[in-house]
Amino acid sequence: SVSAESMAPSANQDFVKLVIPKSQAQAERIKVSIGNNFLFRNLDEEQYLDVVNAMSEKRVPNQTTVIEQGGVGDYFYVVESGTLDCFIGEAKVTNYEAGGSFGELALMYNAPRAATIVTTSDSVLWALDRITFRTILMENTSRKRRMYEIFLSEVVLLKSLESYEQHKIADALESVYFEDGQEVVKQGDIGDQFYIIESGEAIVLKTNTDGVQHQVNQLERGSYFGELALLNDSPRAATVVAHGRLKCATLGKKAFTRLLGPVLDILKRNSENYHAIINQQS
Ligand code: 1OR
Repeated sequence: SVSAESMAPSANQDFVKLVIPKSQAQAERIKVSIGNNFLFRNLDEEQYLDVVNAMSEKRVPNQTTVIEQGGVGDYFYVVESGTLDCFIGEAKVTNYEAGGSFGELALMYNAPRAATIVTTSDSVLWALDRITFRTILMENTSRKRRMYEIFLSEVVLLKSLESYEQHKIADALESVYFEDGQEVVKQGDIGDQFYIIESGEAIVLKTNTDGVQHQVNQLERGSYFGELALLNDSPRAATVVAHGRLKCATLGKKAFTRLLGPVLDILKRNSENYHAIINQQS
């Protein structure tokens, strides 16, 4: 029964594993589909196999409602191919393509479906039943969302985002540590990561045309860096060095583009201030 389920089922809880037989080709397609999905990271071999075994293939024609807002949550979905739109009421709030996933909320919180999801082209989806989702994937997901929740709510850049958008960012974040003096990014390098400082301080250094390195900024908890190279597809514009022990939450380029879309204008506007800072200092 629903009431007997806890929010975070214990790892050793008995559950009858669901096995839906698959061809080698299907297993291979699942692997590709979930390969870039953060919710499936950190599964051990057995958990991974349990997930693949339990998935069922759904071929869904264009313009099919896969999830209806207000409905009961039965499956979590991963997109192998095709495209889908997500609506809350009449408003389109997001869309999905290969590698994306949706439908976790109703399963996590025993809540009605929060949104409606409709295919906008013929699509192939992999559906994971609620019990396998709750037993294997949910613990990781909710732990990570909780872990970053307070931090993300304090990051000025992300304040304007809905809490669900912050949760999606939490899914994608990974924390990395740097020792005092360690270079996090290096001027001139190609960049593929975006950083938000969780704790500690960092110093921003820029080598100008005169060949001399100047300190141009100092960053603390809640500040971010590394966005310019991703925004402009340009080499790193400055070097960032840890000042004392530094902990950063990082997003890869793809996640950055996809998840920070709503604050792109703020990022661009803020980056225009860099010139002002540099001109002040020189
Ligand atoms: P679900 O099981 O409730 C609908 O089924 C799914 O739509 C939901 O899980 C999410 O996976 C997905 N708020 C709630 N659910 C959303 C949202 C969303 N976007 C996608 N889903 N918001 C839009 C954020 C861009 C927040 C609006 C306030």
